[in-house]
Amino acid sequence: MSLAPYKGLSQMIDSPPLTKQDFGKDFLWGVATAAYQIEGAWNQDGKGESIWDRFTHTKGKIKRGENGDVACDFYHTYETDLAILKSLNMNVFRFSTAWSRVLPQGIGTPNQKGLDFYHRVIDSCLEKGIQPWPTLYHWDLPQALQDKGGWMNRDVINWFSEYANLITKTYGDKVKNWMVLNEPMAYSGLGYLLGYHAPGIRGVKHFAAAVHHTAYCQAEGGRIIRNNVSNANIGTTFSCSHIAPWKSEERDHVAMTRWDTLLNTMYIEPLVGMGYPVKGLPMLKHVYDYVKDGDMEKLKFDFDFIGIQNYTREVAKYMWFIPYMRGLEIPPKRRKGVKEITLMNWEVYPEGIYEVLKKFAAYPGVKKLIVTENGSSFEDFVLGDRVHDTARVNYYQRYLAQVLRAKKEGINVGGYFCWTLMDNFEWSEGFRPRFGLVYTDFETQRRIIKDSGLWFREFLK
Ligand code: GBH
Repeated sequence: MSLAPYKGLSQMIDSPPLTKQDFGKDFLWGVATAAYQIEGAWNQDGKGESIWDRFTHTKGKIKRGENGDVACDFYHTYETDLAILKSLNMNVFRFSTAWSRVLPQGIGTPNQKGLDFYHRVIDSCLEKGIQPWPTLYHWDLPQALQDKGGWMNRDVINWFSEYANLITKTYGDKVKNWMVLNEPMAYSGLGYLLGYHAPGIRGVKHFAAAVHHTAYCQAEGGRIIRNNVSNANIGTTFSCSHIAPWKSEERDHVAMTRWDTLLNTMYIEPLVGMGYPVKGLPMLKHVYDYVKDGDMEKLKFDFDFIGIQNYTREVAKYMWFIPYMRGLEIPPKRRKGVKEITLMNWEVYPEGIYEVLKKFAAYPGVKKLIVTENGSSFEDFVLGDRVHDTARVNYYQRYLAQVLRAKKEGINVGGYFCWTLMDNFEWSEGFRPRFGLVYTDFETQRRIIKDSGLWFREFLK
């Protein structure tokens, strides 16, 4: 890629100058992606239907009726996309494997062509000196398993184990860095409580069942990787947002604690042996309806690292009449002092990443953190072969400064992965919010490295 280096806005005034060296020589730099959001080829070479195929093909679920049938066509373009990643001077590619590509029915006979695809992706990374960092599950459950209840059915522990064994035995010789789940809260909350994501189910009971089986698989996945892969570096990821009270800490305290528990602490606490944080969110008592003898012990696993995924912060306001949560998150435009809001309607709040790094590092047994996702979506305009996404450059610089601040205070942060390599399918929001360092023209599959990508290329030189 022979674009002129990024010039201009070399540093924001409100952040100290950053250099790659500040982060240390072993610090990992990369991007994160997810199978459904980039691969396309939704029904090719024997791939089975996933809950996201079903959900996006259901009328009214996704903005403008869009879907990931083709997405970035990464199934066919991986070679050039990985070359672009390499050209940005990054050395980590985080991606997820699509369960229904390798096990079309979720369990049973593997699909060799699906397995071959990830061999090609992994080999292409290794040839280029890029470390492959797969995540076992980034939200695309096989539809055949959803038909049997999906995450609500305790059998998912066996289904997931079969899948995790297949993947780690197949690639474990070549791949040493692994993650189990992507943001369990996001898919159980949005998918089984609010119905805004696949499979579009609502209700506290469904949610409680999905939560317990997810927490179980989170730890079980860790054990399976440890078993099958020698010298593995094993993690799992969490979505997390710093939470502030709307007005007074005192009045809004109840709402703040409940949202903090739901969004941040309900999956890490059982993992580190603290049980489900029912005190912080009483509705979690329903989770115990699904807990069997010996389960609480099985929720624990000693991960080598915890993946932190942060984008924004939340502000909670007490409202007694709101069921379960006793309050709501206040939208950014109603908060005081908000300067910038992204296309996702998320407040730009760089200090938040510092706060969540501190919060998660304080849990017992957490050895290392890696920022496995951070990024932003703004309106991008193409000008010839350039995309001047100044707001995104600015966002990255300020968030990185806060990651460095945490690191300087002694928090063990081992790496930083941008969300994301190229514009892709943003779930229920469709294609409009673009998060890439690289612009995707979805008509032609042309890629253009944005100024943010060029900034990283210079920064990591
Ligand atoms: C990530 O989600 C995803 O991993 C990625 O696939 C996505 O494209 C990217 O960010 C950009 O959106 O149900 O009330 O608990 C991060 C954003 C944060 C959204 C947590 C859902 C939980 C809402 N997620 N949030 S709730």
